[in-house]
Amino acid sequence: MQPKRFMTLQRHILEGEKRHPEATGELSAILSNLILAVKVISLEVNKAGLIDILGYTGKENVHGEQVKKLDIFAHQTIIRAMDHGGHLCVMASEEEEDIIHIPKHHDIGKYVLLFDPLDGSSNIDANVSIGSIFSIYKRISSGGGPGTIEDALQKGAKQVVAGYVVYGSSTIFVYTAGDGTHAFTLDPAVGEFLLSHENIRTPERGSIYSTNEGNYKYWHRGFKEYIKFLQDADDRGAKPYSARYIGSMVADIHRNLLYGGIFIYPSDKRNPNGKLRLMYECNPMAFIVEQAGGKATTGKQRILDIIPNNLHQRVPIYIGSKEDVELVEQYLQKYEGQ
Ligand code: P6P
Repeated sequence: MQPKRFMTLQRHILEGEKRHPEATGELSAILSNLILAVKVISLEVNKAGLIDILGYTGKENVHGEQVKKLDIFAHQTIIRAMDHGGHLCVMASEEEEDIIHIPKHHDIGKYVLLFDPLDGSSNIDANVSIGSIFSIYKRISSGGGPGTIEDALQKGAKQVVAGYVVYGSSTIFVYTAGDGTHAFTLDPAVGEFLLSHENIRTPERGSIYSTNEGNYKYWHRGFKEYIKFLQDADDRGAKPYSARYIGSMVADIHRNLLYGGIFIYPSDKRNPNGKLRLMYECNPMAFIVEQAGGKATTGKQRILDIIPNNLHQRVPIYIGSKEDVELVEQYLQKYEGQ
């Protein structure tokens, strides 16, 4: 069997940029800084159980959620790694209510970075996989000055790069620049992310569903009927789907991307817009999954087509294998309003 190409993440990004004549190497520079940040975060996540970095800061983030020290560490690490590169005009993070301005003289870059520094952070103390998610756009405001909220509020279809990092049994960096979705595994011995899955193709249909069934009593009828269908083997002649839910979006979607299946955080009677944020969770995940042949909708609309109205807006998300997403949409439509 042919040995896998010894392809580092940086080389893969550079080779990808060469295919775009307008590329100026700035994207490679941005991603190189981001790679450094996630390597530092990975180190802290992996030793979090050993040093007193766990536990609550006692502060709350913009969503009223208790913030663990690692959230702040990851947030600050990404900002420190990114804000002097000269390639960004503005940033935005789950941990900051407003846009994050770039220091003067470094803020005339052509790109915008949105990120969730540490997704799934409620799992940190239990050593369950958590992750970072990022999304990169080209600025739309005129150059030569700081970026604006309009630069940060673009629809997901305008992303130029999206990616996530899973801090799990190994650290995996998954990204797309619009030419397929690719995964790289960190080799701690050499400190490099090495290509492990090139051009991932998620199965057209899976046999896994991921959702928080503790919210059953709030579900609308269409979603209840859909989940019941997946659990009932008889009328399909196949065995029931398996329920797999880690409670960490990055880890759940990563598993389903490779194995096939569907991740759902639905609209329900308590939260009509679900829980997950459009700009730095759903949009980047949707770009990545679509580039792997999957689908991502709100149950009615393609995630990447949503025109955003605020940095932290939430949307329902049904994301994964194409046929699974299309089937749940049929159930939602059939029982609309119930
Ligand atoms: P629930 C983690 O807090 C997160 O933002 C996602 O990573 C995860 O998929 C979801 O929330 C879990 O939410 O309500 O099921 O605990």
